[in-house]
Amino acid sequence: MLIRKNIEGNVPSSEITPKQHFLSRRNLITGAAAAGVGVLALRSVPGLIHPDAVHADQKLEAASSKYTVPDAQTPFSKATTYNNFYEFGTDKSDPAKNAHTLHTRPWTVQVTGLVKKPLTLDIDSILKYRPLESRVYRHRCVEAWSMVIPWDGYSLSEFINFVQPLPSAKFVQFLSDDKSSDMPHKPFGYNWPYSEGLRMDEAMNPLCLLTFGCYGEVLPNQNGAPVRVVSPWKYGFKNGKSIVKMNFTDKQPRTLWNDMAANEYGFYSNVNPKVDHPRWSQAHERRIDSSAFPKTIPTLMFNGYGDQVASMYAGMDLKKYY
Ligand SMILES: Nc1nc2c(c(=O)[nH]1)N[C@H]1C(S)=C(S)[C@@H](COP(=O)(O)O)O[C@H]1N2
Ligand SMILES: [Mo]
Repeated sequence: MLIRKNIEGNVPSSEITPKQHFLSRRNLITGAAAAGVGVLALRSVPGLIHPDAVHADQKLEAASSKYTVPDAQTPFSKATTYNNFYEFGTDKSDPAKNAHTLHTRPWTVQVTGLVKKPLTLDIDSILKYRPLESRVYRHRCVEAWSMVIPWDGYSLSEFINFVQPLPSAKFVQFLSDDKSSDMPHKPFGYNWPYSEGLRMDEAMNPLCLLTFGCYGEVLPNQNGAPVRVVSPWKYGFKNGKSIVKMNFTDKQPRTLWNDMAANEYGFYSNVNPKVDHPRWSQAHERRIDSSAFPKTIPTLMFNGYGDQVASMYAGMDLKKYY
């Protein structure tokens, strides 16, 4: 019998209840070949691909989610060719052309700082820790364009509960991969690695998605493979791609865009039509959908997610904490 252990070292219920299988048949077959392999933490074995590794173009099984918005979706072809991922070039078309050089297996995520379980975990064990949901989220870039994307993942809070932050942890910092060998087009003049962060209550908000896929497939490299964060009530740049480290801290962490231009990019970066960027209005957005001529629509407070998130900012001056 196949016994595969999850990141807690237990046999996951997916091994017992067939309907809880949440990866494609192809992967389960690959997994079967790896019978008995524990996946608690990758003891770094250079060059070894995890036997359960999930690869690009592979389907992910994900249940539908109550957090899905009804807006018309951006086509896959646009969401994967119009990207911000500066490590692969600053033009919107660069990541789709250049990100194929990113090696997404083997891949580990290091958990450090104020946490009970400072572990280095293999990406496939993180991916399999919880069943995935498909959540169609609005995605609002600070540059005043937006998309509607079905992301596949589970709430970041589930992962954070697993690693158990200490009471002193007030923020979590996300660091993106920075390997120059995988990123020959990485421009100079930026304070790499890409860093973003959330206050602990924001990170624990169920809307905040630890994301492994989109459109029911493993994330394309240009969209942040193999794992990224998506916090849909914030501007897109808060959503660090290709994460290799989560660091729990008692102080607000540095972020790349705050380092570059603190007066333009604050730490909170909640979508707010009433607080303009110093160089342009945030009141409207160009919605990138299936039409050849994207419509301009009003931007909603908290990107339309106010019911779920506004209470976290009660009493805060959102002009000051932009
Ligand atoms: N590591 C890293 N993460 C990043 C970026 C980046 O340049 N590097 N760009 C951000 C910005 S500005 C946006 S709008 C989103 C874009 O995500 P998408 O290409 O999947 O739409 O990723 C964010 N995460
Ligand atoms: Mo963005």
